[in-house]
Amino acid sequence: MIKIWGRPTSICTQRALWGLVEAGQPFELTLASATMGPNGHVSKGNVPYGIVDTPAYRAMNPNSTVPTIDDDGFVLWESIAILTYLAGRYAPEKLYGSDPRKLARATQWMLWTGEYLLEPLHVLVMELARLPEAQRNPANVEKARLAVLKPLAVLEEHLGKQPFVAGDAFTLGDIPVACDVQRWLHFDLKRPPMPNITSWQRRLGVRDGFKRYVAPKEHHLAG
Ligand SMILES: N[C@@H](CCC(=O)N[C@@H](CS)C(=O)NCC(=O)O)C(=O)O
Repeated sequence: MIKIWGRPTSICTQRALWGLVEAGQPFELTLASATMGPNGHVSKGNVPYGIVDTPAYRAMNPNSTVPTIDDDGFVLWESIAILTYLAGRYAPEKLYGSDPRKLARATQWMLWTGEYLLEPLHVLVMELARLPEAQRNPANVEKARLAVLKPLAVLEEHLGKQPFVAGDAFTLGDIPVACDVQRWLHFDLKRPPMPNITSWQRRLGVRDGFKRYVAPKEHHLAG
């Protein structure tokens, strides 16, 4: 059985968990983190899940970050690499039509979301959910909100031309982008309507991996 270390409140872990569901593989999740625990973020005095700072974990992942997987001795970190591995090993037809160009297009969008959306979303989750009130700064929220809207306009236009990020069918490329967009939609922030993104998110909403790991509000707004 595939082992995975991570926490459901981490977008990078959500990517891997959704990928495991799409790959149809049984897996065992071990909760691990240096920053979040069952009661919330360490900045509020909460105890983290831990594990990531142990020598055994660092031997698997020297960055002490999550997620990490172990598939029968094959250890891998970096969530995009994990998704690409799971798709190629277990579901190439389903997740990119066994087509190198589709895989490249999906990869383009997986890297895009990491480049443009992840950092401002991290600022937003820290400012709106995780930090103690006294450490928050509304100016950071507004800056991050504007930083998210710009790339989202690119995605909105793109999804007006095709139903999924890499074309006519769902691919692994939709996974990281949708995890980011879902977090954004959970924040109570001013945003213009983006109907193409809304329809795409609704299309993804029927998928088990999305329902279990990405949709729940507590996986995004846990403080
Ligand atoms: N680029 C890496 C980022 C890994 C990373 O920074 N993960 C975060 C969670 S999204 C983490 O480990 N945070 C600290 C912790 O929970 O201990 C990936 O995509 O896997």
